[in-house]
Amino acid sequence: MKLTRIALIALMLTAFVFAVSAQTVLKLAEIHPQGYPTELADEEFAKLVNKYTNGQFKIDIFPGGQLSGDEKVVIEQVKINAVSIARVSSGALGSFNAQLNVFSLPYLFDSSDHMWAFLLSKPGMKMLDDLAPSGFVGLCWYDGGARSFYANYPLNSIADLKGKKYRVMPNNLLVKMVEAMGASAVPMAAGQVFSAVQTGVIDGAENNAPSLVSFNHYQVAKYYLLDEHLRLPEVLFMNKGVWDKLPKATQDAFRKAAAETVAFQRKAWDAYVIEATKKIVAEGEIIVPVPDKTPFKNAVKQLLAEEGPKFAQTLADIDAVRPKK
Ligand code: GTR
Repeated sequence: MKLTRIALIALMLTAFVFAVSAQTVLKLAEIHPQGYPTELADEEFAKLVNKYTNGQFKIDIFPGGQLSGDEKVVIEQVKINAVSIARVSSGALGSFNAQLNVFSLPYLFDSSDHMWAFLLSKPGMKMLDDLAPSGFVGLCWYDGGARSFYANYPLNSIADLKGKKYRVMPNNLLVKMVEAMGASAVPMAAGQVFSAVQTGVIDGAENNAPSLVSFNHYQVAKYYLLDEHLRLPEVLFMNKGVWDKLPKATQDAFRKAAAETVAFQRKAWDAYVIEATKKIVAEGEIIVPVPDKTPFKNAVKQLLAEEGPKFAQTLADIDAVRPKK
């Protein structure tokens, strides 16, 4: 009897020591390589989570698409908690959470300032919470700049898109957008674009300058037309089941850590856009500015008229923070 009690106490003590010292390790997936602005922000997030949970949580980052170079697969991995956390584009996440597709509407924001005024507003932040029905918890937004078309043949105006094949992220709205602009859309993972352009399966794709560098696309697609049709924010998010099991204090620590990485990522982003642009120019990329975007905007008018009503409230919220001209 006495022996059992001692054994029980010993067991409880072991459990207590284990609970105090145990460290939970969570995986974070990132398709961009080390040193890319979002990857630097992932690292900052991991550092702050560790600090604010007093070492109880460790985030292991898998950059450069180590877990998968396909963001759709990454999102599925988070859904089943094969990976707990990931950083992806809202363009990819839109296929899992229809509300996010508002960002896939072309020419939605006037500028980066406009986008951030919305993302940091109450309705913008609420969109992160509204990932819940999809099985996710949104932690914060990151900058993904403006996306433009690039190709392996000279690109000077919207007319040059006609009849050509352009890669889009797997998302129906993005398919419709590219088709409204006159090209055929080919949905595929970012990791497949390089060889698809190289072998002529597609003629081009669309993205921001940092991604042209991170995926080496500038090496096979030398023409970049700055029509800036999309501003797709990036999202740091996690598996909701894992989140729900965290004590409130830990959830607060995760939120505080994520919130603090936003300014960090935006700064890193702005600096890297300049660096990436310099790099591709030095490597022979022909960049054509598009001072008048009217032909592009006209091409998507019909699409916006069809799709816009699905996002009426969010569009009104975005309009409410539009900077005065
Ligand atoms: C990049 C973005 C990635 C990925 C990629 C793509 O701009 O950072 O998360 O979405 O575009 O086009 O697939």
